[in-house]
Amino acid sequence: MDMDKIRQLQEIIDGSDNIVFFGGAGVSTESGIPDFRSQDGLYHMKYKYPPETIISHSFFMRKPEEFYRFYKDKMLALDAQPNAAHRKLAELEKAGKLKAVITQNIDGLHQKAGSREVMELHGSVLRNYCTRCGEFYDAEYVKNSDSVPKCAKCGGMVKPDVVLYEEGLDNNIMSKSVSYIRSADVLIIGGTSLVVYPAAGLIDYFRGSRLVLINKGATARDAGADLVITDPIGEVFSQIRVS
Ligand code: CNA
Repeated sequence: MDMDKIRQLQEIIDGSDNIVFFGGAGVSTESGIPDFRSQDGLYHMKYKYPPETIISHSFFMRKPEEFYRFYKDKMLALDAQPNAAHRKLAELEKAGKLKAVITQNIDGLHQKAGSREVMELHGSVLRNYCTRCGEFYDAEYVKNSDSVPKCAKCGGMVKPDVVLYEEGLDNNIMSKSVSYIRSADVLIIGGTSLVVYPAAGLIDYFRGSRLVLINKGATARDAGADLVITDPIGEVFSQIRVS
């Protein structure tokens, strides 16, 4: 690990009480959940259909059995536990230094670690609703259903509250995220390839003093960052002290 860069990160964190974190699937790989675009990510595994196709709205409507086979197998990781990155971000919030976590993840691990102000841009596997009557179901209900989960009240198909390809993002969550990023002094971006829009475009609203990028792979934004760290994000945050 590049300890000089860890020291720089510590200094940046020590010097601010208005930090915002923007993250993606790479934040949860150290919790055992595969991301999409790493070498061992879901996009490099072989399925009957490309993952981008399976997790699209039209595919969900046309072939819900195939959708749920993939979803339950690869995206519902209900036993996963937060890692040091999730835990340290929760600690920073509690200490009054971090204002919000803005995440593209759908795994609920930030909240499980204790974070309160979490903007879930792409929703959460923990919430599921009947597409006909709106009845709520938890993730266990979906996991334990055979094939496609059906509403116990009306028989309608149950859909996870996650944003599939071809679906729009929640306006309220988007505008709150813009507002957090626009007023942040430090923006830490971690574990995201920054290629999924409109989420990745949110960082253009940042006008603060320090931009930090913690990502194993190179991103298009590396050149504009004040500090770029390529070590695993959980290991990086495990080195950070919260004062
Ligand atoms: P992505 O495109 O798969 O990119 C992940 C990035 O994280 C890559 O650039 C990796 O190099 C990097 N990375 C992987 N592990 C680590 C690590 N330990 N430390 C530092 N960097 C690491 O994922 P994005 O989030 O950018 O793409 C957005 C998609 C992925 C969103 O729509 C998510 O819903 C979706 N997704 C979420 C989860 C989850 O909730 N845990 C899992 C898989 C995919």
